[in-house]
Amino acid sequence: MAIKASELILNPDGSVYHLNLRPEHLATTIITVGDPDRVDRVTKYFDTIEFETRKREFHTQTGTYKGKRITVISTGIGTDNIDIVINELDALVNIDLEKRDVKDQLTALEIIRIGTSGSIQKDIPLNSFLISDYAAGFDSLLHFYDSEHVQHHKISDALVNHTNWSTLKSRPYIVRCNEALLSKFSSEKTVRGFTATNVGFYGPQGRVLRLSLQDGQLNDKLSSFNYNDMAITNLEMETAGIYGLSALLGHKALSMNAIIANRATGEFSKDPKNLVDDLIRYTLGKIVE
Ligand code: R1P
Repeated sequence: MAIKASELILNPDGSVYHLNLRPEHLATTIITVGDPDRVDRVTKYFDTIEFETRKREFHTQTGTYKGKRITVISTGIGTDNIDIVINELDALVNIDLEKRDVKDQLTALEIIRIGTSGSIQKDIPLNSFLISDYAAGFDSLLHFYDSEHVQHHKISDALVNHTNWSTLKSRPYIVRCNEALLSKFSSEKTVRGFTATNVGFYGPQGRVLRLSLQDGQLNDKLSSFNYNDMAITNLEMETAGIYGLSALLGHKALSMNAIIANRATGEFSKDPKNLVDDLIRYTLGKIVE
């Protein structure tokens, strides 16, 4: 059954609605970044750039790094954008856009996020490269999909108990990275972590400017949570959505975080730009290793 025009929207040139990409524009190894300007900061290391497009917060370039074809795309901020990006990337490889049918042969993409994040553990200092082994989604994105089978329910039960999680908020969903990518990208330069993906930057991540919080102790409860010696290490806004949707669609995902803030000590990096640059070079090196 063909997918209707209202469900899979294509532009007049045949590209997918938000990302503005056609299948031939996409490599099977994809780097996602939050900031549209960070795309050039990745591709400045490329040998060649064959394609570029921009629409809203979605800026894409495809080219080669040391001979390897890679697409770099910005997602903007938040898991609401991740829903668009991962679904449209999947459609580009796994749906025949002319027939509007799911292909018989499915392609697994490698999706690697290079992002920034704040640590909530004193012993994960500024300037660390943290790879998200597990992620907890405090947004509700995954609950809109038939997704029970990719979630780690015992961990979410323990987290709900430990934090006395308000039923007014979406239940945390726990998802995991692709283990093969985790071992490929790990080294003495990286630490493994359990990343909490939140639905906002201020209140949801415990920042108080003028508004008081429903639970002012949440960050402390998250940092003291322990499940089989696994503690929640850092906060950001995309990883759980990327892991959850990638697991559902059969893609391999990994999230690399430059730790630019330590919320436990109140410090902020003096040179976040250089740190992100180092993480970009490290990640590109691992992709072609
Ligand atoms: C918030 O400032 C943004 O920074 C972090 C958060 O996940 C959020 O997107 O990541 P990026 O630097 O990758 O955008």
